[in-house]
Amino acid sequence: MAEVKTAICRFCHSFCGVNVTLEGNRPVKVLGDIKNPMYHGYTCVKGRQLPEQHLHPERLLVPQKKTGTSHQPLASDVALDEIAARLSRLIQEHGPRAVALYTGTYSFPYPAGAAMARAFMQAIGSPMTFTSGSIDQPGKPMAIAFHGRWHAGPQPFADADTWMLVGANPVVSKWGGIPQYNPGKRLHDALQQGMQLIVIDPRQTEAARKAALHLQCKPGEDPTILTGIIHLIIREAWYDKAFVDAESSGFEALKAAVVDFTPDYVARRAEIPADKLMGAARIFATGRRGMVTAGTGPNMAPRGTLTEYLVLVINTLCGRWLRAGEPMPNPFALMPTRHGRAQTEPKPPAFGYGTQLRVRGLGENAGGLSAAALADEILLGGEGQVKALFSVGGNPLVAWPDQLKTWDALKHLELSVCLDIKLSATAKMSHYVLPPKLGLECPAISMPNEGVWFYGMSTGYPEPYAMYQPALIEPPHGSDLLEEWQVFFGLAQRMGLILRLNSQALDMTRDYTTDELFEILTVGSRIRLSEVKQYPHGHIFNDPTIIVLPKEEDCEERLDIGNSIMLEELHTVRGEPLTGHAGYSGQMTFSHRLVSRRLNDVYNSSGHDIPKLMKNGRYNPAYMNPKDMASLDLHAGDVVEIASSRAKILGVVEEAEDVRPGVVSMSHAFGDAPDEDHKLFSIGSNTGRLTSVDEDYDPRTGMPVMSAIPVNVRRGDQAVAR
Ligand SMILES: Nc1nc2c(c(=O)[nH]1)N[C@H]1C(S)=C(S)[C@@H](COP(=O)(O)OP(=O)(O)OC[C@H]3O[C@@H](n4cnc5c(=O)[nH]c(N)nc54)[C@H](O)[C@@H]3O)O[C@H]1N2
Ligand SMILES: Nc1nc2c(c(=O)[nH]1)N[C@H]1C(S)=C(S)[C@@H](COP(=O)(O)OP(=O)(O)OC[C@H]3O[C@@H](n4cnc5c(=O)[nH]c(N)nc54)[C@H](O)[C@@H]3O)O[C@H]1N2
Ligand code: SF4
Ligand SMILES: [Mo]
Repeated sequence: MAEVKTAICRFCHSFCGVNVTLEGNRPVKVLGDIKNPMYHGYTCVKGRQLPEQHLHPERLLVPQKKTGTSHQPLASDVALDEIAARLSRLIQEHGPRAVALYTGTYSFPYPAGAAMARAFMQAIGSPMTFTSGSIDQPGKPMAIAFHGRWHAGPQPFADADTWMLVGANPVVSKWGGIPQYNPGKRLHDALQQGMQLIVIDPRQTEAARKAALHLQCKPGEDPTILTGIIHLIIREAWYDKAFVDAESSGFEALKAAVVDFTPDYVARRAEIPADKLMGAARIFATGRRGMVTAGTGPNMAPRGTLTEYLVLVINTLCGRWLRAGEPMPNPFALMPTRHGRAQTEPKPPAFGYGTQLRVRGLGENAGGLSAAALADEILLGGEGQVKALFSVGGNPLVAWPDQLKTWDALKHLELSVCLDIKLSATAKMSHYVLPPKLGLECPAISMPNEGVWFYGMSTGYPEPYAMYQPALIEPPHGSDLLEEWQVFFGLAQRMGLILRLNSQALDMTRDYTTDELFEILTVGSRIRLSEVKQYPHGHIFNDPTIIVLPKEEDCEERLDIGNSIMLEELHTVRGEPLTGHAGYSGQMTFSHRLVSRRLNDVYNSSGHDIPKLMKNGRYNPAYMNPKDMASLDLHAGDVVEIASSRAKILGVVEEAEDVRPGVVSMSHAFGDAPDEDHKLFSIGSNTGRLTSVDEDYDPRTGMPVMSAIPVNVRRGDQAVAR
């Protein structure tokens, strides 16, 4: 007998509310839940494959231990015994810093797992905790630290009459700018209401096709373009003078710093017509409400922090922050009530504090410790060398920058433990692989999408939405799966450690349920978890009495639009030569820039093994403009060689009118270890290999250039097996 239950899709961070049809313990179908008030029935092709994901024949159902070149199954309690013993020995010999934790993409949907892993690191006394956020958009929290955060937050998308997306494609990625909860519908509704969208992107993205104006720029030139826009906003006096005078500092310094970024200069450097730049500045600044938001593209291109800073400056110049008396769009639900104030928060330190790394002068910064430095921390001998790595819901071998270095580093680990549902590229190299329960097999809460608020100025849910999902099915018969949190709790028990979750010491002598941990994680929430549980379709817990409060009388904090570090970097940008590859080191000349992108049907390295998601082939095409292809005598499906100053990869070229000439658009997290390159057509190629962690990187966040990578492209050897 089939029954239908509501669930939170955890294939991606968007957390759509879905209906799952179950036949006994077997999921057979997933569709959007029309009754869900946040997603309105939306699902994407990935979410609809949850049954295939759960029942995948290659899904790991039992922990694995590496012996020689292959993995053998072993019981979870034996695996934990062995790992705990090896960890204890390592810590005794080398100190706790020898143990590092990396939480990747799939730690987001399992908040108890990430929290328990961090608690474990704290309990052993290791500061070496890294997240994929540090190789994503660390410039966002950095820019907030330099500029300051407006406590009440940004103007919401829903009532904006203009919006500017810089290198983001939320219609596909469901991430940032347009609220990522059925973003296609939200964009459609906004355009119907007359929103003027501006897109700055070297590719004519799904969003750009609907934009009032698309600046199809040369990649990597966003600091110049955004400064050009600031130049025009100031020159034409389009800024909100009252707000700037009252709430910001540094206007005169900013004005002086942008004076040379004339439309003509921007046109020559970023290769966009001056009248289009003027149009973008005018539409945005003379609009009434709406924000500029940037995505991974410019954050991975050179000077991501500066780009994010300039984004904030434009928003401040135009006074696009919520004012006293306006409704608080999302005062939170599963987190403590957020009473926003119309004032600037005290600025956190940006860098130069806390844990220091041993390489490149990097250390703790607002964007966290840099995962781009972890391979070096493993390879560099001496005191403090990292010898053990936990990877939770991540895939370092294909996702970290500088793949050749990562490959080397992973081989050097004395203990590597990977929490993954499959034998991923990284899992294959790990001493232990611990498979967790999947989304339908364990409870879920929507809270992580509220927590997004604290990452840059992403707002997470646009309204106080919350949802809970219980475990809906039992894991497959004969499996031995632990939830991510159970791994770290179990290790701590064996090592005699006491873990603290949300400041609360756990009783290590007993078992917990995931629900109990959710209670601990949501202590003090505006809406109690027990109440959220009453709404199987999710619910928006509105409270119109919660409005933006006025500024406190003694508040002297201002938004800093003339930050000296940022303006100095801008000065450096202006001094760079116009041609060639400004912002990059090295003397080589290159013909193209390779930019990052997301593919609709897969999620980073996930989904590559699900047939319905790989209809277009199991590789990541190298999308190029037909004009470029013609000049290189390339045809769709040809093998191309793409060479950066760091390495060469092979790719499979695909014709794409939407990609600007001079650009190769290609997604990351494909491929495998370099000795598997011959499988190009069935695994794709790794763009991370083209990047270098110690050539061109942000000196504070360690973020290497991962988009707008200078490359040369030529016809490759067509003999690769298909
Ligand atoms: N060149 C280049 N490099 C990039 C980027 C780029 O644009 N260009 N993007 C960067 C960005 S933004 C990010 S976020 C990182 C991503 O970096 P990672 O998070 O390290 O990489 P993913 O491929 O997302 O790895 C997710 C892993 O989780 C596993 N998994 C799936 N479901 C579950 C589950 O339920 N539980 C657990 N425990 N595991 C599960 C998957 O099988 C997969 O192996 O890559 C970065 N690297
Ligand atoms: N379907 C799907 N969804 C995903 C993912 C996925 O793999 N698949 N990955 C998830 C992850 S980890 C993240 S972090 C988010 C990211 O979400 P987004 O930031 O929206 O990522 P993208 O869709 O890659 O959009 C980046 C855009 O930047 C453009 N770009 C590249 N370089 C430059 C540049 O130098 N300047 C400018 N102006 N633009 C540039 C690209 O052409 C691309 O259109 O998406 C998440 N969602
Ligand atoms: S966008 Fe797709 S994969 Fe992401 S949560 Fe929604 S249905 Fe699942
Ligand atoms: Mo990401």
